[in-house]
Amino acid sequence: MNRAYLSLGSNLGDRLGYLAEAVRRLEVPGTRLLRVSSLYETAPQGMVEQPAFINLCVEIETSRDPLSLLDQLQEVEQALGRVRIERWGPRIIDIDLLLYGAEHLKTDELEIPHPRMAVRAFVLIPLLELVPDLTGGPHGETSLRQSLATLPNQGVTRLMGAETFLQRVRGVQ
Ligand code: GSY
Repeated sequence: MNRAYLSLGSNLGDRLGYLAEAVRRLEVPGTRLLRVSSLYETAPQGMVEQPAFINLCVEIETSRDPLSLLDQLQEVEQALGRVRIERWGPRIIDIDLLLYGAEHLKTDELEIPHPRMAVRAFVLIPLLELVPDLTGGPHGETSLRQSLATLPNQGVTRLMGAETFLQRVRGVQ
């Protein structure tokens, strides 16, 4: 079994609903959800003229190899109805594979660690909740907490705790 970390985001429609459904759909044979971070409302990065995102990170355990896991994540995006229109544009759901064990991989389809994770506060803040002393960034960063400290304020506000969100995922509320 391999441990992997994902970043999820949504900035269209019922953002919380899409995120809950996506997390629910991560549990398939071979992949188990271990933990989720708090949820954060975050200002859009990249293309700024679009609605605010809600972002979180999740920790999973999987027997799939990285490319098969990527397929699984893209299937979840498609099942929720994601259509790729603009690379940096709004989306109902986005699931990025950030880390897969200590693996370093670069193919046309997938790069791990995720090449932009160390410059995105909307990734680092929830990810550091799950792994406070995370090391091993995409460009040789030794402390991801230190990377976060060097970033300008990117407008990340805590919205909801992990437990409250998990109740929604499990259909309790
Ligand atoms: O690659 C993730 C999609 N994305 C996001 C996001 O998830 N959150 C924020 N705040 N900005 C973003 N810009 C892009 S592209």
